[in-house]
Amino acid sequence: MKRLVVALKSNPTPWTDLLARSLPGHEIVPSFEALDGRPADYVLTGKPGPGVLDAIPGLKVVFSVNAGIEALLAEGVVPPHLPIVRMVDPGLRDGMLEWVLAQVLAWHRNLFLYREQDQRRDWRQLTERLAFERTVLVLGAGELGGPIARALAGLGFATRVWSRSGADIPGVTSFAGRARLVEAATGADAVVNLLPLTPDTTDLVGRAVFDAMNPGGLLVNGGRGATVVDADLIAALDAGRLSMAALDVFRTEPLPADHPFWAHPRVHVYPHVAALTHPRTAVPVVVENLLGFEAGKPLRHVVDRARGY
Ligand code: NDP
Ligand code: OXD
Repeated sequence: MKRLVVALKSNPTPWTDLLARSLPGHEIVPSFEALDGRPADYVLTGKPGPGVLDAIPGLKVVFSVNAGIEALLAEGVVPPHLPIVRMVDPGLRDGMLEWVLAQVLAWHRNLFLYREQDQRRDWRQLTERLAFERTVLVLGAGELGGPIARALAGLGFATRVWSRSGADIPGVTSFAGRARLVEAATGADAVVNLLPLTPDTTDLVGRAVFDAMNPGGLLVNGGRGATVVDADLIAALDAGRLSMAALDVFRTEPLPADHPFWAHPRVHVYPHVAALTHPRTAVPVVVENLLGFEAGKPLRHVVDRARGY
């Protein structure tokens, strides 16, 4: 009987119950401890410690519970011969789409400013702009960034995407490669980060990007915290280059209590909730991939370790 270990920091029961129903003929083990030294074929996990996977005999595939897999690529975590399959889940995609659109629309329609006015009983109509008068740049055109760019274009925003290899999305202007990042940001009113964290994307969004944007802009970060240079972001907000930042991800999580983002009036802090992996949408994806693998098909969504995502 094949064995799948589910090792999560949250309660594994919703996962193990669904997996057990979907994978008859497989033993579902609810933690590394419960495996108790026995061999296993697969693990579904987020951040195992170094050496933990090395100690499991027979492992064939590591399924990540997260879309972002930088923790699995850390030294000594996943033995080099094992494929890592990242999470590509319609629930994650839809959750991120909703969260990003909520931020962009709230900023575009001045909802946060009207909320402040309402608390002061201040009846004043602010200048409104039409969607086509705003340019939004999405960094990353993958499983999450692609649908978001499509949706923003569908709402009428002048939409751009920036990625490594370029994207072909109807109605969206595409830029590719590091050399074109500042060009892509030039004249943007909002920048939405949905890049994975790799050596190439660390500290990527900083002063050069903010200076290229139109004044009074928006930064939305749903990707990873270390892609944005915190000090440059605060300087851009203080100088009015940006009028709002909606941040779901941070260099250190939970965000330390003394971090200046907490107190900044133009920073909206979210506790890494933009898109959550729900077992009811994620389990069918894992099961289809795993059964396909057992039937001899190539695994889908395998991480390219050289690229880092
Ligand atoms: P994908 O791998 O599908 O897409 C990644 C995109 O980033 C691709 O378009 C890729 O370009 C681009 N990219 C990667 N490296 C570079 C680079 N050096 N220069 C330019 N473009 C680059 O990832 P997903 O869309 O599924 O997820 C993106 C990230 O979102 C995850 O890695 C994770 O960090 C984050 N995330 C956050 C969540 C949250 O709740 N806050 C939830 C889920 C994910 P190309 O198309 O050329 O390959
Ligand atoms: C993910 C995340 O990468 O939750 O899935 O950030």
